[in-house]
Amino acid sequence: MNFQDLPPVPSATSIVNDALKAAGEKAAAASRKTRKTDSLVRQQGVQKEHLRGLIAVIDRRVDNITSSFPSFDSLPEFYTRLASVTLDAEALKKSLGRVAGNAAAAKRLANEYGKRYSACNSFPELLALKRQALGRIISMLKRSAKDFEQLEKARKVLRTYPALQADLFTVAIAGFPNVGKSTLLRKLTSAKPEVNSYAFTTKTLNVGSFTYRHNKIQVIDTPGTLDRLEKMNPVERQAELAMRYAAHVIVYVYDLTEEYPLRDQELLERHVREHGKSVIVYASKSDVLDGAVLAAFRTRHDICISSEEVRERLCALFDDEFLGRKSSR
Ligand SMILES: Nc1nc2c(ncn2[C@@H]2O[C@H](COP(=O)(O)OP(=O)(O)O)[C@@H](O)[C@H]2O)c(=O)[nH]1
Ligand SMILES: [Mg+2]
Repeated sequence: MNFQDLPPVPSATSIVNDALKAAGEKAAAASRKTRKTDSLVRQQGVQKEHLRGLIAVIDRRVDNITSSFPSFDSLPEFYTRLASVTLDAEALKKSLGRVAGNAAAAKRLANEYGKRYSACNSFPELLALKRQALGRIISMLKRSAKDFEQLEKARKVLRTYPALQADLFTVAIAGFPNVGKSTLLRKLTSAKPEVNSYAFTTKTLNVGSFTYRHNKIQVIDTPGTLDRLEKMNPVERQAELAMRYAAHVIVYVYDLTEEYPLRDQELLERHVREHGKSVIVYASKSDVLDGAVLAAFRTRHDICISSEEVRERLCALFDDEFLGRKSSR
């Protein structure tokens, strides 16, 4: 799923302005083309083109919105959970419904007035009908002005959702900031997340993937946190939900170079394990790590110290857990 390319939702006013502009152009073109001698018939035709031009823009713009927004009922669980803490999905559904409903009503009005244009008997009558038609169609569209605004707000939230593919074996990398999570993602996958030498809160979840026996394995790099769900910042919340609802396996990264107290890192590991997923423990920075520290840690933890080891374990878990068969390795 990728919400990052959702097109902006225009305001009702800008749709109306564009529609009026297009309608004017269409009417002018019709006016140039027509050769009818009876000038009322000619004007009726021109005004019907005007209506057609108007409604075509409204129709296209609204359709563009309703077809690009996700259907909140059929999203993978990770996204429905994320939506439930970041958006009011019920209100959005109603907004989408109203926007579509009012556009359909505007279209019906245009059809109705098209017929009335044809049936009218004089220029003043045609002019009055045109005023009436435009007034009613525009106010019909503007009835959902607030809905367009709400949808645009929602789009800006949706745009921050990570692009996760559903149905892939998914790995979440967890651990304190600055322990080497993004570096591990770079080593495992072709993703190029930012790597910083200082503790840095990632603004998005980085997602990458690697291929194992023609299967794509998806890896998510998360910022770690000990906060409860309500207190987390948006990206931490996404990370927590990704671990809970998208990940099959969690790689927990320890930094034993004294960046953080070991006790705190162990506490976070315990929290991560509460998700009930398989956990692979990786000790980063083994290249600069004191051998004795590593040896002491190894007596208590079953760890990987290279990205290759992590990858091997992930592939074994893929075979065991995802394919439901014992690894042949
Ligand atoms: N020597 C060494 N440095 C590492 C290793 N992994 C990460 N780093 C460094 O640790 C810092 C934080 O790494 P980063 O991957 O951004 O950590 P994140 O905040 O957990 O994503 C960066 O300066 C990295 O270059 C490693 O295996 N060895
Ligand atoms: Mg990072």
